[in-house]
This record gives sequence, C-alpha cells and structure tokens, in this order.
Amino acid sequence: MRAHHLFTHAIVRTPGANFDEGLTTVSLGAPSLDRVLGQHHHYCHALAECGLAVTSLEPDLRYPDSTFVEDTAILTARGAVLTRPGANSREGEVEAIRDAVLRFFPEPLTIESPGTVDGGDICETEDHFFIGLSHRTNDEGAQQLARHLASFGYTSSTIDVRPMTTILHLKSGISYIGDNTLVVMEEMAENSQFQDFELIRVSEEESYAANCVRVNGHVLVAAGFPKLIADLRAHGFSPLVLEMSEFQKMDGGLSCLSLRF
Ligand code: CIR
Repeated sequence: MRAHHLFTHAIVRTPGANFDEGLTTVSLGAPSLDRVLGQHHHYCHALAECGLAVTSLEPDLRYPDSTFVEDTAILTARGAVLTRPGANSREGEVEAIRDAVLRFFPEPLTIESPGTVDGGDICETEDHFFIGLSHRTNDEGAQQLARHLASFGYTSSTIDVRPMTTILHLKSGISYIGDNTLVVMEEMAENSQFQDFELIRVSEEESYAANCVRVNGHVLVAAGFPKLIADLRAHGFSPLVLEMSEFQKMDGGLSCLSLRF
C-alpha cells in the first residue's frame, strides 16, 4: 500500500447518555450505552494507533447525534468549512464544535441559510471532491461548498443520492481510500464519474461497510463484513476492523465519528 495523504490529527466527541435519542431511520433496536462507549473508545484507540493526535470533546447532551462530528465540518489540507447540517435537531452542533476547529483552522468558511450541508455527503478524493445531494445536503449548500472548495483550488462535482432509499449520505455508499481507489456499494458502482478509479465493489448484504476510512497506513472498516475485508487485503490495503453495531443502529457510519486532518 503506497502512502496516501497523511493525517496528523482527529477530533472526536464522546457519545452522551442520551445517544439513543438521536435520529435514525433503521429499526435495528436501541443501542446499549455501555457498548456505544466501548466501541467509541476502541475507535479512538485505532485513530491513535494510526498515528493521530486525537482531540476528544466532552459529551454534549443538547445534541444526541453530536458524536457524529464529521457532519459539522469539512477539514482539508488547504482550509476548512463549517457546515450547516440539514437536520434541524443538529444545526447547533456546528456552534458546539467551532472552538475545537478554530484551534487548528483559524479562519473557516461557512455555509449560510438556506444552504445545508452534512459532512457525511462530502467525499474527498485527491484534488477533487464529490458532493452528495441528499435529504441533508441541498443544492444551495452544495453550490456554496463548491465555491469554497474552488477558492482552495479543488474541483468538485455533485452526485444525487436522493433517489436512493438505503443510504443517508453519499459516504454511506462510497469511500475514497487513497491509491486512486474507491470503495463503492454495488448500486452506485456504474456512475460514470467513477470510471477513472480502481473500484472495490461492496455487495448488497455488506453495503453498510462501504463507509470505511483510510487513515495513514490502515483502512478502518466495520466488523462483520468478511468479503470486503478480504477484498481490501487482496488490493494491498491493511484493514483495521472495528465493531460499529451500536452506531449502525443510529444510522451512523464509521467515517462520521471523526474529523481527520
Ligand atoms: C443522523 O441521522 O444525523 C445521525 N443519527 C447519524 C449521522 C451519521 N453521519 C454520517 O454518517 N456522516
């Protein structure tokens, strides 16, 4: 596995005692708080193992979904954007994370009303970003973000995931893992925008695992999806497998638990 854009830092937020009051569309049962905290702890440990300095924020009981920090900001090597999440109950999460972001990015750009953007819809490849149009990220938000990214020198294009009923965000279905490789759920694999990438296709029964994250030498991937894990190995990647069951119950993928930069 060749070197990829290297990260040095991550921001995470410990889940609060009311984590189970967050938004969800799946009916996998209620998460157990003990297991949530245990899985989160292992996740943070994995980031540290990959070489990241992890800034860990206190639980914020005002926002049950606030452990899903990825949705609040887009942090790139050339600058940051604070988002404006599309779910009303999550809008205040941006204010809540602002100080932590400012420590590393003193002048973040912002998304303004009526624009909405969830970080989970933003897939960074090398110098090009895919922006998912979803029930959380609207056209206006996508346009504002595209302008911000262009001001940093990045190109972008949109992918409409609104017709897809099984995913919340673009990155629920695709992940860029470096080395020109996209992990993509079967249902999206024919998109012509992906034709110049090496694709690792994720079968329908493993589609939850399409949300994985390259962190330096490893690819963090959800436990319980043996075909994808074997495929990652076969392509020369080094999977680091994490239990995600309790986050899955709240529609959360692996990427959304951290901001990496
Ligand atoms: C929500 O519905 O907003 C949260 N329960 C889950 C957000 C997951 N975020 C992500 O995958 N980027």
